[in-house]
Amino acid sequence: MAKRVLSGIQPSGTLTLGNYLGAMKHFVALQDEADCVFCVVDLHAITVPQDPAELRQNTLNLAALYLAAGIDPTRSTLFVQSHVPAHAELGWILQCVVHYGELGRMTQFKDKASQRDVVTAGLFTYPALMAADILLYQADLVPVGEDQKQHLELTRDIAERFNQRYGETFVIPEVYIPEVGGRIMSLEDPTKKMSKSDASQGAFISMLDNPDVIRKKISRAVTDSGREVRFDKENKAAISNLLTIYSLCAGVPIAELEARYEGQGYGPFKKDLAEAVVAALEPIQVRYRELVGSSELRNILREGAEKAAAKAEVTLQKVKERLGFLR
Ligand code: ATP
Ligand code: LTN
Repeated sequence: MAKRVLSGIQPSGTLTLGNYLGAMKHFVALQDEADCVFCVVDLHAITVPQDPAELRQNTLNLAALYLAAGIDPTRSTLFVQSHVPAHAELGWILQCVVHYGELGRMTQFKDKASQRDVVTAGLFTYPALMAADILLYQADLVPVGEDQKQHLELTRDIAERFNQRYGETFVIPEVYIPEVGGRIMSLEDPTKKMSKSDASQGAFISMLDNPDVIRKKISRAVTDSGREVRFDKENKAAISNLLTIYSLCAGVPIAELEARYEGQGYGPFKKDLAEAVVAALEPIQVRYRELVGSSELRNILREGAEKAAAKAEVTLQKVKERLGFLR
């Protein structure tokens, strides 16, 4: 039987090139070999304050981007998390399986909590809901960027604990992190990950930035001392990040790029890099603009939610039975 793949992205802003190269691009490729389920995780987005009108728009935008990037709704299931109530239900149940101490060790929680005055309980229990997203569909494989590795390990621990306590119920999922591009770094500070919630616009390239904005951001991206275009994460973190982006956008191995720009300095390299990024994003942007306000998009999401709910319900019923809930 084909492997089951599940992943989710938060509608918390416009996706960056990091989200694309670290996650979405792989979702598209995995459709050829697996039974894929992809989700717009709006319940996760509200763990920090969201403006309602913006959340609604970001949800549609993200669904349109999934499709524009190549998610094929005839082969994969694409839906909005809050349209399938089983996520919230299993999320609660798994909050009663995960330990307080385990949640407190999550680095994403510690990072995000340290950046705000008010921390919701939902931000703390976030990983239990993420585990529910994955375990409801009995996913074998979860493609994510490197920052999600710890959440995946916790998901596995939660599933194993439940299986041990109540009998075999959940498939134990494997994490899938791309070897190259699992952690695209900020254009302004190559020690920080590229993040859509960065306060500085120049730190990230949005998937919807127009070509001139992309060119400007890349021309202003920080570089390292020296003038050699060489991959060396320790001594040339900024150039290594730009080489990774170039390689993934153009489909050219890093070694070939190093040879191509030997002795030329950073100028020509950055110029061509900008064109490679523009060429990778432009077709997605064209398709996105066609889709975003269309009734086709709403229909796809409605059908996606129906398909997802049917799959999720099978697992949820089994879980309730195992827990001893009265039927
Ligand atoms: P934020 O940066 O706003 O906290 P996020 O982009 O990390 O949010 P999501 O939108 O849910 O959060 O991430 C979607 C996917 O993109 C996840 O699989 C995540 O691991 C991946 N991802 C996020 N940032 C990067 C990055 N800089 N490089 C590679 N993958 C990334
Ligand atoms: N926690 C992830 C988003 C996310 C997810 C998921 C990823 C929510 N549910 C299920 C993979 C599978 C993030 O912050 N990037």
